[in-house]
Amino acid sequence: MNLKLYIYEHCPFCVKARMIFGLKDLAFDQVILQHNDEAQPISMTGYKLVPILEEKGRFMGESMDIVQYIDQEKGRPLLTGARNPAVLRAMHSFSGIYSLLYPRAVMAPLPEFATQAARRYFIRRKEGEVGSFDQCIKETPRLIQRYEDSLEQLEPLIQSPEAVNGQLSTDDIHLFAQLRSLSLVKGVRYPDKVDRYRHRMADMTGIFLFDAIAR
Ligand SMILES: N[C@@H](CCC(=O)N[C@@H](CS)C(=O)NCC(=O)O)C(=O)O
Repeated sequence: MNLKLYIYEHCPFCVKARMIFGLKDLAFDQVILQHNDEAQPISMTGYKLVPILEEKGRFMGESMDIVQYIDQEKGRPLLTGARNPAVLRAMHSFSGIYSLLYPRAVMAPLPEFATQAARRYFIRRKEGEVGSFDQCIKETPRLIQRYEDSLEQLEPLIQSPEAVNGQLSTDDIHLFAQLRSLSLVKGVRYPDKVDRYRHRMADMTGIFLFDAIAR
């Protein structure tokens, strides 16, 4: 296989890169790194950041660069629809994504946390970003309420379950990446159109939702 994507399962940026392969039905090898493995990503791009695309011994980081490259260079471009700034505004009206995601990701049976050392590494780094995970969990009801408010704003903007603006665009990449990561959160009430959209997009991209292991 000449295209290899290095990812973490919980990572929303990795979902962006994975989506374009799924949407284009393009074969690739997926490698899930251990979260405490610094050496491998740094040896590829100089940074401890995923996603990373490898093709013929060359490496590319930055999720949206990977999306653009695969979309433009591998077959007919798909993300040709217009963007709607209101979609990203609705998404970004909720800023608590990582406070909801990180404490749940590290407790979930995800391949990037195969060892306790990988879990400890994640907790140490991410508590530095969002504060104590215990505190994040305590704030769950308030965070879910704010997330649900943003989903209410989003719902009337969804034109089709197969493309938020009616034709696939990079808005779908950003939007589904967030919806997929936050499917790890139990108890979120999804407006109907949002729920249809996230399920259809999961089918179209081949990226399963976390609903079954939500907590
Ligand atoms: N701008 C980068 C951001 C990538 C990024 O932040 N990836 C996170 C995972 S979601 C990461 O690898 N962080 C390092 C870490 O978790 O140690 C992109 O869009 O690809």
